[in-house]
Amino acid sequence: MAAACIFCKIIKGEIPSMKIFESEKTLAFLDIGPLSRGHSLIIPKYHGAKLHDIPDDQLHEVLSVTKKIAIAQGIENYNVLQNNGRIAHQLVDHVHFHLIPKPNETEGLGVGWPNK
Ligand code: DGP
Repeated sequence: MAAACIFCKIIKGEIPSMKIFESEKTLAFLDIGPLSRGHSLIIPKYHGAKLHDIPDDQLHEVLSVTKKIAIAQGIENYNVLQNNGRIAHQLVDHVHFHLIPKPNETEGLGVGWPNK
């Protein structure tokens, strides 16, 4: 845990979130600025800024949970995104996967990404 990290605060319940799934290692919640309805973030509870900072077992569960949320929500068209570093448009330095439903041509990841 990192004291100043927004997502660590969400894990600890110090900042409210709309939780979708929680286990010992993983948390999923709705993105505060959704690109489409249901845009969610899936994060390891282990704090690490970038993908290479995260132990494999944590990463495996995060990806597995991402898949299961897509299946459970019946999403057929979607993007899974994970940004590392400012130049790559990472704003929050706690590894997170975006699950962005793409229900139609206009909703979801579009020309606005990543300059949202
Ligand atoms: P990225 O650019 O990949 O680092 O995306 C960070 C995402 O985190 C962005 O889509 C907005 C989201 N976000 C930032 N702060 C909060 C927050 O306090 N709560 C929630 N639910 N999402 C947040």
